[in-house]
Amino acid sequence: MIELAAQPFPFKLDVVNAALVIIDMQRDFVEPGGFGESLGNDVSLLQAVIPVAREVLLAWRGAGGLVVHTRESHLPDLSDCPPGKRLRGNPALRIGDRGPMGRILVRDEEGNQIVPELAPARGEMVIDKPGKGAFYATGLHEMLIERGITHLLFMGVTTEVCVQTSMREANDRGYDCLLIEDATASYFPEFKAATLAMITAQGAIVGWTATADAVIEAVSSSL
Ligand code: C5J
Repeated sequence: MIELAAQPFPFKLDVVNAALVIIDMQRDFVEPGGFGESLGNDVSLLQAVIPVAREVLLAWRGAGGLVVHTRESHLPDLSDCPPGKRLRGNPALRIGDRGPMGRILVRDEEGNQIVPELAPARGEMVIDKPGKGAFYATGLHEMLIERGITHLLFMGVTTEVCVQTSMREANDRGYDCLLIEDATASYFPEFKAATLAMITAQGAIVGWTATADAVIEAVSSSL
């Protein structure tokens, strides 16, 4: 059992019963020419957390922990994309349209690949999810139960959309969840700050938050 310095109080976990869940660090959100930029966002805010996320990933791999990568993606015929999700707003490119990195948010396209710095290693789980949450229509919960996982550490993008949705889904399924503050990012820094505050409020109503350094230190000292 390791104890990690966290908000609103220390987070205890066993690496063998925990997974690092890396949400949607895919080129579509993080690189110019993808979905994020087509919505008018500044992707450099998301790129900024890649080095810290990589340090956490390497430390977690070093401790032998389970790693789960997610990608927000749809089938090529878009049969798993609700029409409203595709049609709302006024983006330069809609889901399924062809952009500089292939079809936007479509499985197996270039833009749907995880950035090279955080690319999945052999044996790590990769979950393609049609929704914002990692538990909707993916079978992730059953896969985690099968592996005896009870604690989840989250990082990735975007904090208030896919990360927070996944964390809330996990919390409702009984997992103890922690969000790594400086390894998650939003196109809207104020939304990120609000999300961190919401999660930890009311005695960790959704979960805990901690810095990457605190996670790395705790995990490394467990070796
Ligand atoms: C969004 C995500 N923002 N991964 N997806 O549409 O947060």
